[in-house]
Amino acid sequence: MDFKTTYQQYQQKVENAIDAIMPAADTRPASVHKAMRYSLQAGGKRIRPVLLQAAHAMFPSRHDPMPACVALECLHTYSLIHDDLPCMDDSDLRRGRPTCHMEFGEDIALLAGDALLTWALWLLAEKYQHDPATAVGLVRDLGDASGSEKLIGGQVEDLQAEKEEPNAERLDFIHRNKTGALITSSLTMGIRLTDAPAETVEVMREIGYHVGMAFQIVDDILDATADAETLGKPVGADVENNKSTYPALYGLEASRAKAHEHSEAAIKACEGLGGNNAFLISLIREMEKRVN
Ligand code: GRG
Repeated sequence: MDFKTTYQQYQQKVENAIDAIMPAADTRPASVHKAMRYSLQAGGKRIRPVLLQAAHAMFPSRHDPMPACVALECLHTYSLIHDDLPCMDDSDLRRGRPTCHMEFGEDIALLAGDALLTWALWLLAEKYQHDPATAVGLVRDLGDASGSEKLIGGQVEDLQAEKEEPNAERLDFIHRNKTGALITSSLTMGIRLTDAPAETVEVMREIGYHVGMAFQIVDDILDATADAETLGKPVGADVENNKSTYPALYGLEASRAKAHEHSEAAIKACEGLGGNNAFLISLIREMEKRVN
């Protein structure tokens, strides 16, 4: 089967699982459940649960990966809802639609984000309780990625970076933690749901680091290119407004080269792992070439 068809199948499984697992929009209190579904079912790429499924497909498994996929998207969606709030990025649009707070108000958006975060951790404990060691590993991975040293920590340093001079060390900290940590956990969670030896999780962490860095550098490049097209400015000219990006610090070509280096390092580590790694390797290559 070709790459695109497999990706779409994995995506569709996530859409179906979200629909089946999440509280219905009319479950009391309907306002918050509507808001949770509004943001969850808004046409994201589902890259994290696709990465989870790619890792899960590498080795034999006794576990259904879908609850873990839904938990990942809940966590990711919570971070986007909160990131869009007036006290953070103050964004009106996300994925071409009004943001959660524009549609439901700031109070419900804040609570919908909180509910998605706690739901994600509950879901893992609930759905994998028949295998406590696996459940604990999954909760640890997701909790670790989203805590104050990683996702939140990256966001805090990103807020600080806006007020200070560009700094390569801080930029890497932001990318590794704000974006990379959840991508890394997507891969380690996929592996925890297989029968692969425990040390495979550590190799996946290494792969996740490189995939996460490449993903965020490409994201920076796409943003810089879109801004330059929209504003008629040279790429990277927005250093004053947006310092914590690769193009602003290194320029476009060097940023592309760095994204490529990270992708290649991830692929090399994947090849070393063996197993059914063809889809994950293709996915890493396609992520580097993505246009949205
Ligand atoms: C406010 C708790 C809190 C955290 C904020 C993750 C985060 C930290 C903010 C989200 C904003 C952002 C630009 C994060 C960088 C990671 C990133 C590129 C997110 C977008 O992920 P995609 O491209 O989005 O996977 P889709 O729409 O496809 O789901």
